[in-house]
Amino acid sequence: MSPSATSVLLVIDVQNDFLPGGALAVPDGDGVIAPILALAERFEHVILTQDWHPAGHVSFASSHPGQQPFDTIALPDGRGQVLWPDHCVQGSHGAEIARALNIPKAEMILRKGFRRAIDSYSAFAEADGATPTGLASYLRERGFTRVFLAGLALDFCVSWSALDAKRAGFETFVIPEATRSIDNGGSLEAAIIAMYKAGVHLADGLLAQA
Ligand code: VGL
Ligand code: ZN
Repeated sequence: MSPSATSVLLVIDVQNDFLPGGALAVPDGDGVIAPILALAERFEHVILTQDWHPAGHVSFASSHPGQQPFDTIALPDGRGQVLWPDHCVQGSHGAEIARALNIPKAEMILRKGFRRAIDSYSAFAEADGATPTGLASYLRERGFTRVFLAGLALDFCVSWSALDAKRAGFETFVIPEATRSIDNGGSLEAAIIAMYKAGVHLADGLLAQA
């Protein structure tokens, strides 16, 4: 594989709160850092994303009296929302991109989930499905045609971003060895099936081909 000028590596949410010791630690979350650094060497273009919530965000269990993290509730519009511990609060240490994920050449850091009443797993659209982040237009304007995804967590922000990338017309590849998952209530299996059905490629073994 030789990533070309029309390919971009999209690194999802490698932030302190998703790493061991963080507020919403993904099991073995820091295991993504070495493979992502290796990938970043090989990609000409790298973009990072940052989950970036205001205090009192709708996705926080603490915003819903009586609810516990990892419960699912129905929002007023009927959509289900998994509730999380408070995480990635704007300006907090937990929201910072992991110091070890040192990729100075990254060309853009996209923040998402900054509207109090809407979650945003995907880097392309908020979870209401109607509010775009602008990333698809940005990538198109830059001339990218292929999106490679890595980061945290595979079964939430990575897979939702991959599905939206594909929907937006990009050839889309997830690099599983550079992801880890939360796997809450069957979420990993559901994500893998959804990506398979949508035609998102799993680029396993990509690192071995260096
Ligand atoms: C994420 C749950 C809540 C993620 C973000 O980055 O996968 N998961 N917020
Ligand atoms: Zn979040």
